[in-house]
Amino acid sequence: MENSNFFAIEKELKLDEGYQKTYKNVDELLPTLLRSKGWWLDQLLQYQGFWLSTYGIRGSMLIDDHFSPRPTDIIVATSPKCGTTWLRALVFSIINRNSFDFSDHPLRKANPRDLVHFLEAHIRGDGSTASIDGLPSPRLLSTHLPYSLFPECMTDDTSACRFVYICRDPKDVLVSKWHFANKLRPKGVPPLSLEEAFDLFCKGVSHYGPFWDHVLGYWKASLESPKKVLCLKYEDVKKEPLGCVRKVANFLGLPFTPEEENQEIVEEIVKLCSFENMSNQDVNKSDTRSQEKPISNSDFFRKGEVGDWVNHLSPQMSEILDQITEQKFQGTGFSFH
Ligand code: PAP
Repeated sequence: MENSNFFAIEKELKLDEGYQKTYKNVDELLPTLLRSKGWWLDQLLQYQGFWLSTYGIRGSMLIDDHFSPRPTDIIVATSPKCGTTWLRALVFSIINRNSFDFSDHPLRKANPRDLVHFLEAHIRGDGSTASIDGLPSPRLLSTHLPYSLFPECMTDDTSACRFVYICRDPKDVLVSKWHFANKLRPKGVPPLSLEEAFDLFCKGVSHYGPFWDHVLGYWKASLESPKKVLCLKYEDVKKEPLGCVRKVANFLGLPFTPEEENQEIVEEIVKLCSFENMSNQDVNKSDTRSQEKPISNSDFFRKGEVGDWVNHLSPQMSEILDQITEQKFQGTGFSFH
């Protein structure tokens, strides 16, 4: 989310010369980029084929120049509203399953965004990558950045860091994003109409969009490097949560042992991370917002269903979106059906 204050604060920080150079490059680049109206009071800028907020662009450039990936890094990647909260919780509980008791689990006391560092946004903390550099291995990080925006040292076959990606039917993504945008629009600003949101989304103008290009970047990478990138669909995780959790664990080289299967650890993880459980935790009912956290925990929980678009989109809107999706994915081997 756009927040010009962060930018101002960061610029006043005494960062070393390397960082100052990156910030200067960001400053010089931003005015040259094509701009579009955003979904709340922000603007989106076209950067390397994607529509990003200024902080997304800054985050990407800081990663390029300063982030040191480790072979053990695990990156949860999503286009917004595709299941970020859910996937963060699932992967966090898979990799930490031996560290916590399920009845007293950190996910019962904290929202997943407080447990999993958001790569491009977290960098803004003190304007450097220090808070991420200092994390113990294996680091679990989260991102909305498209795959093509990561530096080669993270995406080429010689680097061992892994990406777990989740995507979702764009009709549900649009509806989820439209609701979210209206929650974030400041009081006194008229709501974003569904027609306007639809128009922006279809044109590809949404955070980290075009949505379809975001999906295809990770999908193609998962075909080329199946040990590096795993692609999941929200709908499949809803339908077969146990199978999907096992798939993620296998992909991460952390398969469930027969003993863990007997103890029904996979079932525990699925239950812990379910929409019903997570949305009912006090910490996730909180609607407190602040300068540091302009979005409240409860904003990330709405319905958590597959196919809610049917209650919002007209038949014509759904047809147009399906047509775009079919066209974009034609010949790629990817589909939401
Ligand atoms: P983000 O990308 O901005 O971080 P993200 O968590 O992907 O947001 O999106 C929230 C969506 O995931 C909401 O979908 P909806 O609007 O269609 O309801 C939210 O309800 C859903 N969601 C959150 N937690 C879960 C969960 N544990 N299981 C399933 N869906 C969930």
